[in-house]
Amino acid sequence: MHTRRKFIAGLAGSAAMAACDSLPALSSPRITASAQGKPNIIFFLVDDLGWGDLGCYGDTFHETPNINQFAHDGLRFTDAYAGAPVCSPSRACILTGKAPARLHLTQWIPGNTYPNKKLLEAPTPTHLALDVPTLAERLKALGYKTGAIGKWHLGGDGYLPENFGFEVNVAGDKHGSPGPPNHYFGPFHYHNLNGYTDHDYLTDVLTRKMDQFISDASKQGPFFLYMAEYAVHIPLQAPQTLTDPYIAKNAGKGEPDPVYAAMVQSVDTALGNLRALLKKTGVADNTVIILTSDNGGVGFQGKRLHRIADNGPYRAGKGFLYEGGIREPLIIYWPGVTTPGTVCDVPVIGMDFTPTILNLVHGGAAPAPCDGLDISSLFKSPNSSLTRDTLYWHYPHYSDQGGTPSGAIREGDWKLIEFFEDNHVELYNLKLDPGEQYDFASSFSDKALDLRRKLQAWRESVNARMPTPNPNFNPIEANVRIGPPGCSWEPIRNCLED
Ligand SMILES: [Ca+2]
Repeated sequence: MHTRRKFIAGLAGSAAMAACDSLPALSSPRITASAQGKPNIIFFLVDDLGWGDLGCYGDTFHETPNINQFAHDGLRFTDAYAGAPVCSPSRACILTGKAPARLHLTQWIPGNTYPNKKLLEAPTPTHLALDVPTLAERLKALGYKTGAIGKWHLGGDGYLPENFGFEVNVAGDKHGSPGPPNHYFGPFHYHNLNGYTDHDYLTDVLTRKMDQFISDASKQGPFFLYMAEYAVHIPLQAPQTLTDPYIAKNAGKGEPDPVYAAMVQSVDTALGNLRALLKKTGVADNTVIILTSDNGGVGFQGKRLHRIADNGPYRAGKGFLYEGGIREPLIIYWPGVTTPGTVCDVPVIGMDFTPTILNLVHGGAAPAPCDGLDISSLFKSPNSSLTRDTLYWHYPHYSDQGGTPSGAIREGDWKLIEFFEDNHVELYNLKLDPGEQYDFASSFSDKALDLRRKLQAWRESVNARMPTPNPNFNPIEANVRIGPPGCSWEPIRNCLED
C-alpha cells in the first residue's frame, strides 16, 4: 500500500491564506415565521476515523481535548454504526435515511474492478440518484440555510451537493480523498475551492470556510451544515508543527503513527474552532452538533503491518463487516436536551440520522421507505431502548483493504456475517467477545440459522443486489484490480479514493 508522507514545515493554522475564492452567496435572507426558533444542525463527519481514535473512546496517544470536552458536554454512543464499511454508501444513508442496499449504492464511487475474483461484484451506480429525497432538501424546504463543506463523494458534475438541496457547497465533488498534486496542502482543485499555497492545510482551510458559512447563515435563520472533513483519510499528511510532538511522544518507534495522530488532532482543533465560533455568534445554545465517522479506520499500512487508526478492541477495519469496519464514534450535543457526560450503548446506525434530525426540527417523517429510526428518545433517556431488534449491512463487493462480498446482521449481542464467496457464516457474541475472535456458528447453529434467515429476508425486502459467479475466476491472479478512469496508479497502491 502506498502512502506518501509529506512533511511541510511551516504554520498551517496561522499561515497567510491566499483568498482565492469565496463562498457562494446565500439566497434570500428572509426568515420564515415557521423557521424561527428551530435549532441549527451541524453534522460533523470525519472520514475513516477509528472507533478508538479519540481520547474519550480510550486512545492514549492522540491529543483530542476538544472532542473529549464535547463528549463531556454531550451524549456519547458506544454502539453506533456506519451503514456501510466504505465512504460513499455510508454517506448516502446518512443523507437519505435509506439503506445502501435499497439505494443499490453499496460501494465507494466509482470503485475498482477485480476481473479475476471468485465473484463478480453487484452493480452499483456512480452517483446518488437525483430522485432520492435528501435530508438537505427537506430542511431547505423548512426554511433552513443549507451548506455542505468538505468531502461529498456521492457523484461528480450534475450530482453535487447543490443538486441535492444544499445552497452552499465548498470542496464537495467527486473526490473521495484529497487530490493531487499536494493532497492535503494547496494548491487545491475542488468544486468552489481552488488555489492556495503549499502552506495551506486543507483541514484548516475548511475550518475557515465553515466559520464563514456559520457567520453568514446564523444571521439569516436556522441553518444545516454538513461539515464533512476530508481528514483523516489517507494519504497521511500533516503540518510538521503538528507532527513533531508525536514523533517525540513515541520516541522514534514509529507507532502509533505520528502523522495520523497529527491529522486526528487537526480535526479536534476544527471542532474546537467550531464550538468557539458558535459561542461567539451567540447561537451555541440553539445548535445541535452530531459528530461521527463514515466507516472504520484503516487498520494497517503496507506489509510492515504498521498501525494507522485505532479501532479499539474491534476486529479489522475499513472495508470489512467485522466491527472494526463499521463501529463508529458518535457524540451528540444538544444544549438543554442531552445530559452532559452521558453514555448510550443502544445500537444505532447511519440511516437513523435523517429521521432523527427531521423529528427534532419538527420536520415530519422521513421520506418513505426509511430504513432508520428516530433515535431522539435516547437523547434524554440514554438507558431506554428503541423499537428495533436488528441492524443489517450489505456489502456485495471486494474492498481494497481485503474485505470480501458479505452481509451482516446484529440482533442483541449476536452478530452474524455471511460471506458470499463460499456461503459460510460466522457468528459472534459481541458482549462476550467484542473482538470477534470466537466463531459460534457451529456450536449455536440454531441461532446462526435464525439470523441467516432474517438477513436473507431483509435483503429480499430491500431488493438488494447480489454478486454473481465469475466465469473467469482465476485464483492465481485474483488480486489483480483495475482502477477507474482517471485514477492515478502506483505499483503497490491503487486509487486513493475509496
Ligand atoms: Ca470513509
